[in-house]
Amino acid sequence: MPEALALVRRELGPDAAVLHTREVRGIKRWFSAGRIEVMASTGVNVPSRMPAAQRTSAAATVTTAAPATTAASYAHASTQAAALPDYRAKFREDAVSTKLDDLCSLVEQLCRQSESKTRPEMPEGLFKLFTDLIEAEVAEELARELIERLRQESPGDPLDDPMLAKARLARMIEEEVRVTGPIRVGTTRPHVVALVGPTGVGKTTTIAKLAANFRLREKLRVGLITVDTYRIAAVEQLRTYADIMDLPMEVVSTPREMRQAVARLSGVDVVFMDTAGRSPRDELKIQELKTMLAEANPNEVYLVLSSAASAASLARTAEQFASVGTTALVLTKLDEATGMGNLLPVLRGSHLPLAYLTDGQNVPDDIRVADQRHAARLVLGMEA
Ligand SMILES: Nc1nc2c(ncn2[C@@H]2O[C@H](COP(=O)(O)OP(=O)(O)OP(=O)(O)O)[C@@H](O)[C@H]2O)c(=O)[nH]1
Ligand SMILES: [Mg+2]
Repeated sequence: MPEALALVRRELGPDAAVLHTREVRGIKRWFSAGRIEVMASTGVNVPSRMPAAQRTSAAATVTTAAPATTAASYAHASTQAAALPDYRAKFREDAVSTKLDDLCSLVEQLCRQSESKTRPEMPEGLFKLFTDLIEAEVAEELARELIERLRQESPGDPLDDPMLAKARLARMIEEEVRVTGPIRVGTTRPHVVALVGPTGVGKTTTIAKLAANFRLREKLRVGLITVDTYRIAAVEQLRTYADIMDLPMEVVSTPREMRQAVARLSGVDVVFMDTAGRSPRDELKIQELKTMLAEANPNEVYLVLSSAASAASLARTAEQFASVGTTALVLTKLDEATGMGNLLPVLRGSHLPLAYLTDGQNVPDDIRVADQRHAARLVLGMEA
């Protein structure tokens, strides 16, 4: 405010009358510095509250006190008299006073009034929850929508305790997140699970984790197929895991080989199929993948997505891969994500239920079956 007043003095001179001040704050502004709007005029005859000489020096004091430039404040100087009779009357009545600090305290008071008018009524708990959601990287629009729903669905409830409000929101999200539970190997063997997704998201590593858990912990017979023939290194990566766990592994590069490979693995309980990472924009490669998967007729097609990706990219990728017949989601790299609010739209909006979550490079430990409560708490930035 002092900076804004100094600008007024500089623009309009020491005789300028301050008619109106307000702090401009919208919901976005809660997270950035506010703007100060000061309306002043030289055309209004407001009796001065200080002698000319004193006024000039007082104005000069304000100017020196303000930083040279600031993007956060500006003064709006107008030569037109604004119709604000209350403030002017107040100034006129108060003409006896000559102290600049009187003016300052009036301005402060106006700021406080203005703030309480512009800030929408929101219980303290909900406001804190709103800021927590933004910190957890939930998009502002979605955060606002969730808060509004929470408010509507909890009529008469005291939502001023942020912890309570958040727990209630977590339960609301929990009901919207769908999960598959762990892979259940049915009577038809082998149960084929293919992993597809963009490059480098962790498909091969996730297969190693799943294979190790089913082989070593559940004592099932596990086989591996890789259709990642684009890069020798990719085949070798899976072969290394196959060798360590002593699992049969097939490498296929054509749909015909795929049929033969599945037939050769007919004696195992579960087959994990690794595929080459595809850019969601490469429709030709996605089509190729679809043809290959059609031959294997998998029971599940997991779309593997990195939780570090943006909400928009997750949604786009889920949409592009839908054509290969994806049935569930695996979210990887939770350990690398700063906030997980970006996952919220894909968990609520995509038609894919969540199957597994991975949170590290360690095979076989850094994987867990997704459950609704955990997923909801993760995306809201709560302790799991
Ligand atoms: N921090 C972290 N790293 C992971 C996780 N899962 C996989 N990675 C790492 O991500 C990198 C890529 O993993 P891959 O399993 O090769 O990914 P991919 O999807 O098979 O990659 P392409 O076959 O090239 O498409 C490796 O360095 C993994 O160790 C995870 O949950 N957390
Ligand atoms: Mg791979």
